[in-house]
Amino acid sequence: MKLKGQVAIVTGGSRGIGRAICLRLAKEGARVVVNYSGNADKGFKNPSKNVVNDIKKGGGDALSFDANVSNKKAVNAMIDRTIKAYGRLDILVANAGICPFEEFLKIDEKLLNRVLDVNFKGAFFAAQSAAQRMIKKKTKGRIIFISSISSIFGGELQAHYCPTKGAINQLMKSIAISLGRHGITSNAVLPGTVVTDINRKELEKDKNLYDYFVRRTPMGRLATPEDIASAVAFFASPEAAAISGATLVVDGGMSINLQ
Ligand code: RM4
Repeated sequence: MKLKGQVAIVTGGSRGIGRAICLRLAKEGARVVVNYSGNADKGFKNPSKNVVNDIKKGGGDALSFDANVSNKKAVNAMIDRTIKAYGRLDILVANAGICPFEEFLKIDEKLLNRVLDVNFKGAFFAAQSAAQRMIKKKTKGRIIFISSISSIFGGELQAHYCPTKGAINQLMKSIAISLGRHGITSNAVLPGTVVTDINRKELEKDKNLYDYFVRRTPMGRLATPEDIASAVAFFASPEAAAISGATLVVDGGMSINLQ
């Protein structure tokens, strides 16, 4: 319960890594705003409501908010709703991201813009709006980005996606500088391959790829959404008060196991 009395927003919080982050921050006592995109959740059975219900069933407090993070007005409306409901904002987790795997030569402008908008502009707008509100309320808050090992390593079918994760690392470091004077920290968690809706189809289609990732991971298993949530809970905790500008890889050792 290290986050009792605090309020967190998690973008893309209805499924996968975002859902695990919402549940974990709630378990630590935070009240959680579960951001989701109605469009992105089409075909799923109200996952954001399920996250809110799970948090409430565990004795926590949460609400869900439908906002496309690449729309700055929608992000501002979400922050306004958060302040109206809970009176403060302490933690922003910029998690929302998409990765429609595609060959470099087949990525058209529409697809490229969609990935840039959600993964980078969405993180930028969420961090900027959250920071503005934290400063206004003199809250020494936490901004935590979900980047990826893809910010360091390329991906043959991710020429649109990997650059956005690299950009997130640089955004994180830059705002760690500009927000330090306000007592706000900025850090990034870099998951390895974690099986969620973002990649489940691809990994099921190619069992060899899944087996390759597991074989390459010294711990013999892939990181889970809960493993990523643990790293986020650390960056949000009092123990991380003097950590800002940091990147933390959570991949069971997969990315360093080359030889
Ligand atoms: C991650 C990493 C994983 C991929 C996801 C979509 O950054 O590249 O391998 O499955 O993105």
